[in-house]
Amino acid sequence: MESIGVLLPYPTFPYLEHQLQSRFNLLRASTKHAASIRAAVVNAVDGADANFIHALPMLEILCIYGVGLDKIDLRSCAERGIRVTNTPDVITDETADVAMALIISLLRRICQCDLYVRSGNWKRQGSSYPLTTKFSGKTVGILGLGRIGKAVAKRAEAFNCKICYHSRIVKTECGSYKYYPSVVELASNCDILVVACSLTVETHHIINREVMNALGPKGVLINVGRGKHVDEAELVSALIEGRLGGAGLDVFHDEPDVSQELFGLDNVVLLPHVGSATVETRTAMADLVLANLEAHFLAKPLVTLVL
Ligand code: 8YV
Repeated sequence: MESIGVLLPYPTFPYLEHQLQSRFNLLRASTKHAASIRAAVVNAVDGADANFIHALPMLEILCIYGVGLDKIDLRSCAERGIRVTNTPDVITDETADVAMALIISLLRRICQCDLYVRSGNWKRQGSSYPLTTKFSGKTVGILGLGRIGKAVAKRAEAFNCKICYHSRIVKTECGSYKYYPSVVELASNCDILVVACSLTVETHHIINREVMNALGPKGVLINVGRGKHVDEAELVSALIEGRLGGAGLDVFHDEPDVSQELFGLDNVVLLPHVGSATVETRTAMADLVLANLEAHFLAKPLVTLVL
């Protein structure tokens, strides 16, 4: 398949770059190669808009290195009959693990405790760190009970937590989890609200002032979805005014720019969008991208018989 032009517009995981280089005619700019590009590999966070897609007249398949589709112009792909693939499943556990890490780090003030030791304050003050908040046994509300939401629920159950959720539809296969028909009702009835849904027009700023107030001064928000699920300005106000107890965030409204007011708060944990960022998971995602490309190009008849 060395003759097949594959566009990689942004640098990515070196293993994936190397594999693409060895299996395809890897191109890194579309300007002078547009007519020869039959496939493109894009990062889920950078995406591919209508201009990107229409600049490639021979594009057959768009492989997303990630799971989120919010940055992909799916309408343009559908109009052109371009196949779109992503990397679900292999990313699920990692992202759910990060949600759990955010919950425990936030409630047990892990970052602050670490600093308390490193700074010498424990030795100087001789006193133990102030008491924090228990996680086990709390009620975890999940917004979006898809692959990642279900993986978070499974982990939280291992901590003896009660699970409730809001999703577009009732998940009959999760009968033991309580369903709430609105996000506000979910927030009103849980201690920890985890955002794990897809970003769509309907879920943009779904975590708004009303939801934050419903979660309340003892409630905490965990976001492993997309930053634009949350009205970040309202989040800052709710945290500063004490209307919301805390937030654990792996994603932000305008990454990598983060609301500076969050930096001074000790009731937040901030991560640089590392949900899938381990060697094992990024390698598995890369292998899935490669498998998607090979399935597309090898599944097609190598010779089209003209009768
Ligand atoms: C990507 C992401 O996994 O998969 C997604 O939708 O949010 C990202 O974490 C990462 O950027 C690799 O493309």
